[in-house]
Amino acid sequence: MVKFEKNFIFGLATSSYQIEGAATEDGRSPSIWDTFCKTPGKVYEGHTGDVACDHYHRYKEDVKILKEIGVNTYRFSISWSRIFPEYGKYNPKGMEFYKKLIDELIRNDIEPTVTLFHWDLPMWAYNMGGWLNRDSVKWFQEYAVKVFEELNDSVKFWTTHNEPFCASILGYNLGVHAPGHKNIREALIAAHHILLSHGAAVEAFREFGFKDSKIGIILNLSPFYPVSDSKEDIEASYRCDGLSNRWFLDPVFKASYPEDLKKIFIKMAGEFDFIKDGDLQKISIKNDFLGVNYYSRNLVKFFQDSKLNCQSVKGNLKKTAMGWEIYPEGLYDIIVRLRKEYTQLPIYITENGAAFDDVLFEGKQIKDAERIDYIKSHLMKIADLNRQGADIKGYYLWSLMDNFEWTYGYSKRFGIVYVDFKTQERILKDSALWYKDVIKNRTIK
Ligand code: IFM
Repeated sequence: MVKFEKNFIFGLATSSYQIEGAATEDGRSPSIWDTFCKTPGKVYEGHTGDVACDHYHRYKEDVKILKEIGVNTYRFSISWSRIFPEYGKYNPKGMEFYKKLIDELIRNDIEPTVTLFHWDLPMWAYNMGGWLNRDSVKWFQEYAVKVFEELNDSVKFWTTHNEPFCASILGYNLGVHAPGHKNIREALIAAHHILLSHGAAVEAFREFGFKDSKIGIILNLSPFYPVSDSKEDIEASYRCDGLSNRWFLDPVFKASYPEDLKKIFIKMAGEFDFIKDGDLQKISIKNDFLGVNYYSRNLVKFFQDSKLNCQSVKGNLKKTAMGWEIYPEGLYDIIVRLRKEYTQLPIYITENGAAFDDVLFEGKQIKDAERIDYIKSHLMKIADLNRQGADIKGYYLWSLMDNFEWTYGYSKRFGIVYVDFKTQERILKDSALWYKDVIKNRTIK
């Protein structure tokens, strides 16, 4: 039996574009994801977030479900283009939705955790150069300040960016996420401006003078392991780790980019003239906590014909429906490394969860034992880590409900609540009932 401390918080997480729907309602303007979804061939079967889980209209029902599961906190993100449909034009109607949602959460004793950016960059911002334009830092800061002013003390937990790796590297280098560019220089510029906008938002947060609210950034971190003990594989693994992990951790915690990778990138992408004096000081501004999203590990080998001379290898562990290996030890390794090399700030696991091919049993039950095993094994690791003094303060399970899984559309189900996308009916999966029990007893049996 594993017990969690009284003050350990249990939560659930979602993001705006993945659940809200109401894409054109109350003045919302399109984001890069609306455009990407409508570009043929980009998203599974042309799925879009136009309706998604219709959470915009069903938020009360969804808060009721959160209450029933018993979570202490709920993490969601704000759609920037809902509250700023044009540059400089504030839309109170869009903000009203978040105010109502927060009121409903607080009425139900659920602490809101707000993420300012979960990838849905407004199209107006993209048309002005998006994250490639250094002014995006100013636009983001202005947006953040308005949200701070409007939501104010009703929110105690704030996060600036969710997974800057995805918004920059997947969106601007690999082209698999919006806006679908394939250019390494652009990706490095986008990553830099995103990180800088994090610093600018935290700076504004400090100036705002919140009394007891906290702010941090969320990084998706995943350990890389070489497939063999050969020097080539070990070095390849370190390089891959450099792009996924160190490229984001080092500026945030050490005010520098990794020198080994900088040398490689300068050859591929030209000079780093987009980094100006003072930028790294701003990026490394002190946060109140770090959010860590963890799903799986990476197994890699040396490979001559790739940019970083490093290639993924398929591992032989059990996998989720995403094809991701189930490896809770990876979470352990990441946290131990963070504590040793990067930070003593409180850590929250801001995402962890799994997609499986759920089957609706007799129209009313989802026996998702594999998901329960996944969550359980990761929570056990967290308990282990805390016993060793890791100071992990909370866990947000991804996700409250099945939703729009980016390029996979609705074909991958991460929720602990099943959504019938034809009728919008919600059904608690066995994992939701299991999580409810864990939260109630603060114990894993
Ligand atoms: O659904 C995503 C989420 O938006 C960001 N982190 C990973 C999840 C699963 O892929």
